[in-house]
Amino acid sequence: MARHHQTSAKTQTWYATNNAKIAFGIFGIVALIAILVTMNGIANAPETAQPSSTAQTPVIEDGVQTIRMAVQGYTYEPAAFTVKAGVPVRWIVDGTKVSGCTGTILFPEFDISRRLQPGDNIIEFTPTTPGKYTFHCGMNMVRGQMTVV
Ligand SMILES: [Cu+2]
Repeated sequence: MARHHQTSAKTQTWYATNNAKIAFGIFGIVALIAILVTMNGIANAPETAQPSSTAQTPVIEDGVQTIRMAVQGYTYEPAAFTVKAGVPVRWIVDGTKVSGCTGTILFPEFDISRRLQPGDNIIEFTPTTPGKYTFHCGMNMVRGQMTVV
């Protein structure tokens, strides 16, 4: 009986020790995961993205001001431009990623209605009157702004 009791005590000690080891092991794994998740979060933190609403101002070259825009599904990137009055605008629109009604772009004040093709679509017009003008998709739900100065 005494022998059995001794064995039992030893067994209990063994369990206690190993439970402690397991507990520390689990704590270590949890801590490691927490560190990895935190590091991943830091690595994947979004860069200070330039807001697409920031107006893009073109460089005037050979008497033409060229602006570039891409249709990304249901957004225009960028969605705002500032152009100079009296200078022809060459508006290059990448229509590769159009989605549904963004496949058509309308710019009523300049009498523009264009069905966009994949790749670059060149739209040309000359703004004459300073102001803010809105271009939009075929259903007038996705919009962008052209500021003429
Ligand atoms: Cu639309």
